[in-house]
Amino acid sequence: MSIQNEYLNGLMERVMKRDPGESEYHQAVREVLSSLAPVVNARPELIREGVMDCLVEPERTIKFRVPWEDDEGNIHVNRGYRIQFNSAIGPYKGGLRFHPSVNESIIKFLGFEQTFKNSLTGLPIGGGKGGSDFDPHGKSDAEVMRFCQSFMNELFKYIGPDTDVPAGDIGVGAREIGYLFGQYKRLRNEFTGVLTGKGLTYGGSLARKEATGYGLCYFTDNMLKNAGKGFEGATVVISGSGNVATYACEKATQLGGKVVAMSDSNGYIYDKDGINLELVKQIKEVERARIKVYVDRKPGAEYHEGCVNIWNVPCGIALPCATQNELPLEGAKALIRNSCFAVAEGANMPSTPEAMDAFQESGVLFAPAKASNAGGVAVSALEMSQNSMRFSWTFQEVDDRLKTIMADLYRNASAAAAQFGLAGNLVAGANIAGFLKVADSMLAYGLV
Ligand code: NDP
Ligand code: 2IT
Repeated sequence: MSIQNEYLNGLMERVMKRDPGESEYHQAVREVLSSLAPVVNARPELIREGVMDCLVEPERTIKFRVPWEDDEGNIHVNRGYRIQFNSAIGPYKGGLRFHPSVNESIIKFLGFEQTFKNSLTGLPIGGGKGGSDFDPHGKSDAEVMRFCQSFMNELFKYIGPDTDVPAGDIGVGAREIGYLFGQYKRLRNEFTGVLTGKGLTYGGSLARKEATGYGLCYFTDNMLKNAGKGFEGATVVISGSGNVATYACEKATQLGGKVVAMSDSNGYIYDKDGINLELVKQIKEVERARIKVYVDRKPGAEYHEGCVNIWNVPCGIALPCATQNELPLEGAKALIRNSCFAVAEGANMPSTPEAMDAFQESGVLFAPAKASNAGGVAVSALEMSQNSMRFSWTFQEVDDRLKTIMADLYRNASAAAAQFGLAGNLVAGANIAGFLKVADSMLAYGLV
């Protein structure tokens, strides 16, 4: 992945020198700058007016201590983050991730990507991301509650329904959002749409839970149809078994695909008869157990240790829905060897740069995360609208809007790629289309 512009190359070098060791952030910036070279070549004012330099530096980074007490009375201290990346087109918007791997580089890459993704939805939301190195796995509800309350005791100072609206991401689902929202409400004494992904009894939107996975399949369906293909009759492999993976499985199946494998961070299950999603939901959403339990309850299914080997399972469509860099070059080669014809990213940055290059060089239809997983944040923005109106739409209304948003997004990313001589390259198209709206707004404000 090379950057065909001298100024942007220098900028990339400065980003790496300023924050050495932030490998995920560097990876995300390199990919975007590679796509943007033709745009700045055509519009040099974007460099002259400082837009490119501002784009790679977050507006604000908040980093804080999160002390909490476990059920035995021991004290733990985690680290919390909120990176308010870019507010050019709306209030900062993006999820919170609770996972032991969380560090500044990871939150920064996620906030950077979120800026372009949110722009692509066509809705007025800026980019932000946050989280903590806290691991909710194996914690009691009471421990998770105490952690979330402590986290919000600091975060509430920096967020608000017109300022910054967090949501879920890895390790942050309905339970965590409930504790976080309850604490914000208590501290501020106000009931506003300050978080999305809320429960349906207290301001949540119908179809938000399903939105990322469903949106991924709607985007993929558009991409497939444009190539004369479809989900119908295709074998599908989905990594992960969390929120995104679960609802991707549901929609892929409804659209006629057969999902044969899913995973968690320990290993993957293979079910030649098609995954029984109700069983996966029972194991992951209700019992919070490991995916390997599936094979104890489903005769004929297999469990294999090591999540990365899931890409060896033959399939026509692969949907990586777990985490960053989970699909390396070897995985891409295995998919290509087994005649996989489409890869659509549900997770953020799941394919390594080498894997992405391999897909594009071999003609596999490739949908990049910024475009294909934008359905979640799009419905979050619809949740914000409903909260502002103090009104709620039906599941059908939200789902119809989601379908339209994903179809428009596919069209816009395709058109942007074609406009800059890169027809069919959705990576470039998504980066360019997402960038232009943000950049033009930044230009309009002058240097701020
Ligand atoms: P969840 O916490 O619900 O699920 C995460 C899943 O990924 C789990 O199955 C988890 O397994 C697995 N996983 C996590 N870390 C790793 C790892 N290092 N290696 C292998 N597997 C791993 O999160 P979501 O489903 O919400 O998020 C999944 C991805 O989708 C993330 O990249 C997120 O940023 C992205 N995303 C999420 C959106 C949302 O609305 N939730 C919107 C857009 C993107 P285990 O239980 O073993 O950890
Ligand atoms: O990566 C993402 O887009 C999300 N985790 C969802 C963010 C949101 O604000 O709904």
